[in-house]
Amino acid sequence: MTTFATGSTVANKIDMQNRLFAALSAMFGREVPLYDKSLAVNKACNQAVCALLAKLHRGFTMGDEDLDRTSGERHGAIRIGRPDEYRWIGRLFACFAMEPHNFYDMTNVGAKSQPIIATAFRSTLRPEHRVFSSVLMTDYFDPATKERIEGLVGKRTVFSDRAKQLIEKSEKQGGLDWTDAEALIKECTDRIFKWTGKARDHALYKELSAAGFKIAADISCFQSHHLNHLTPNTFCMDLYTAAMKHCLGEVDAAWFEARANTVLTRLAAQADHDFMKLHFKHVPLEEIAAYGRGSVSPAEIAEAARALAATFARPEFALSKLTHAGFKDFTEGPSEDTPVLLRQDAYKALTEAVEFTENDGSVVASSHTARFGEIEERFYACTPKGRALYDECLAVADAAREKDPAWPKRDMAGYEAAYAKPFAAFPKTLAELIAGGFVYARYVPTAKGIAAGRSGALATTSLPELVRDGFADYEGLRYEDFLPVSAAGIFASNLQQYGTKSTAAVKPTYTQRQLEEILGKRIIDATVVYAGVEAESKLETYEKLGLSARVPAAERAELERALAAYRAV
Ligand code: OOG
Ligand code: NI
Repeated sequence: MTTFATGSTVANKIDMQNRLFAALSAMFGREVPLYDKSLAVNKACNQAVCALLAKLHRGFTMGDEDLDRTSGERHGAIRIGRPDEYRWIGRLFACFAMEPHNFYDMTNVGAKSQPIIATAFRSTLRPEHRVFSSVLMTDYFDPATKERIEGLVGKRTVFSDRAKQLIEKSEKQGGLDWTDAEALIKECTDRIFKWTGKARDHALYKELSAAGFKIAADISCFQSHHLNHLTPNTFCMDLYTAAMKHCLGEVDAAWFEARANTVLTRLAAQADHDFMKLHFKHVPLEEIAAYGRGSVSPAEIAEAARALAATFARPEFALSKLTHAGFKDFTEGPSEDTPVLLRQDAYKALTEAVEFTENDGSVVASSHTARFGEIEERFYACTPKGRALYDECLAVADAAREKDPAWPKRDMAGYEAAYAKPFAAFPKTLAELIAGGFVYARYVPTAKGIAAGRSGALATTSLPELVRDGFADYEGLRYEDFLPVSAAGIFASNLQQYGTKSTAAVKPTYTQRQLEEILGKRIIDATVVYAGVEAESKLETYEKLGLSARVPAAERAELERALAAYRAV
């Protein structure tokens, strides 16, 4: 345990991060009852999935307590109005070991463009939490609109003096003790990320919204920059979405049960050791390697589907009784059989009461529709080659759906098969994805490999062969970032406005440098990290297997280059 000179204990920043997100999740659950209920739906689905996986993998267990612990992962989204506030946000997240990763230029995504540039704050290695943080670029607008927006955001104070003092103290001391850490977390839940329902200047709100600048209204008219959404993870996207549609009253119990049967059958066929490593990062690789092979029968799957339908018939799952705007009709991301990047879905944005205070002091009761209930499932991180293929497949799949948006609702099975077609170009197993150079992985030598290396019994430096023969083990790296096209879709759908064209005389262009200047720090390129983690693990594995000298020079040089770039991050 590290202590300050005063004798108090330095709070571990990752522990602080976990506390912060648990507190934000509790805050959001109080603000949005549907969010809290959706967590319960997800938990019931995840329990059913884990029970099935325990049958497939003898030795895998996930008790209720374990499930709660591993289900705490969240990503949030916030939208900031001023560069100085944005810099404070960066400094705040640094107190929780979260640094900016990747630059997202949302002004440059075609028709869905928004006057926003962004980065995501997260820990660099094995992150569990992340916040997509946008800043409004007022020079995207004509001078008159720009001036009005700036006038309004210029009036608010989101960071209290106390919050600023605590951040400065953390920077100076290299951390906080738990009393200060709790005080900073309280600033986050009581003020910085809290929904107030209080806004200003209803006339400007209406004008901006009508002119297609709803994002500017969403950001500038509020007195604080509340969370737009807080997204948990699910172990089975298609099970969760079916359950939510059922609980919201969009599909009946028979439809749900049949769909649960389909998706659980699919899951049972897909859930190999690689799936386990990807979804249960807290379980050591050796433990997963030692799982005995079990099985599940169609009758057991049917029973699980029936039991889930019975669970959702209970009164506490009657989500249809809460105010809501329905569930999205289709899931964003790759087809369900392509385990890359991430899949996201959501219940649609809720209409919430807002009280506007006018310049003359009068109060207008109105509403705002922007906060929605996203869910995600994360898969393997793509190399640039994998990402390029993904973008190609997605464009074809999306174009087909856009021609017939009612398709998923009318005929889920037919739509799913058609959506999967363009993605047929992608391999479906981790081994093939790695062999094709589409995704990143991390390698470790096994005890058997180290022993064989010592006795000079290893005949190859080929990692796939070493893995196949049990001399090395591996896991696919999980994608920890966001997707600009999906993010643009989220802005468009939860603001119910497609995109915003620049009204400046000349549309400005934005660069990563510019956001780095606002932040006062460099933005980490996540691809350099994925590639570096892979390279480091390969070099270490070769070393421990006594194979370093036999690695071809060109491969070695490439690995060392990737590692050096990563170390320089
Ligand atoms: C952020 C949109 C990005 C995601 O999951 O891609 C995002 C926002 O709506 O403010 O959260
Ligand atoms: Ni999101």
